[in-house]
Amino acid sequence: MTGKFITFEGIDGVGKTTQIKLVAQHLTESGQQVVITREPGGTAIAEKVRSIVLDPTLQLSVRTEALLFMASRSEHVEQIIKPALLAGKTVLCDRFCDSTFVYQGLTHGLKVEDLADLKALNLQATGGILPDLTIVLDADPEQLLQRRNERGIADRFENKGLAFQENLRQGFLALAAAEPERIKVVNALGSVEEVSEKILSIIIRNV
Ligand code: Z5A
Repeated sequence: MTGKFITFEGIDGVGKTTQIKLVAQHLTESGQQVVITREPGGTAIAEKVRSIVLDPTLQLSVRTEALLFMASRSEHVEQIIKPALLAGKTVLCDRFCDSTFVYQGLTHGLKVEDLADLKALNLQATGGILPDLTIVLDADPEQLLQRRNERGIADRFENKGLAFQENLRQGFLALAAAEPERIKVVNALGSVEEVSEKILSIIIRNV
């Protein structure tokens, strides 16, 4: 694979979508071919899975949830991510495997060292394609409340409250501490431009 695979992670509404667009713009201007995608989603089937897993009216067990995210990922890797990487493109993906490790693992009482089963499932879903670099946008959930409220209707995960968001935050920080080479933490509370500058300097140094 000659392309680079960069994922963006963090708690809900922390600014991933905003920052991915700016990174894409910068990389495109510097001559790279860029693909923006997201999880769950990216393909017709994966978008259908997305509508199930985010539906606040459905009760899913954590195992069902994990398997649905993996099924969606398998489609997504096969149809979008792998062909783009083979063509030498840079893939910017809004959430990927670390979201599964946090949302379906660490927030359900697992520790980073207990993630072997989820990691094995993930390996099957991705065929071994893993991010070259992961940016975790980090912020105190309380300080993001206003951003989230302005957005209106909440999905199944956003409905779970501040303590859950703090739990998620600690999960992403724990993953970053365990894999500091791949996962870089960026403070998401500056202006859009300040955060973007930090992300770009990490990408330039690490990819
Ligand atoms: N999930 C899972 O459980 N397991 C998995 O394996 C995977 C996912 C892959 C997907 O939700 C859900 O699926 C997610 C985890 C779960 N949980 N939730 N909820 P999603 O894709 O619909 O949503 P999201 O990823 O959580 O977040 P988002 O809605 O896409 O938000 P964001 O991309 O991080 O933020 P944004 O849209 O760029 O910014 C939010 C607002 O803040 C917006 O109005 C911006 O204009 C504003 N903003 C952004 N940056 C700034 C700064 N710097 N200053 C001020 N305002 C800003």
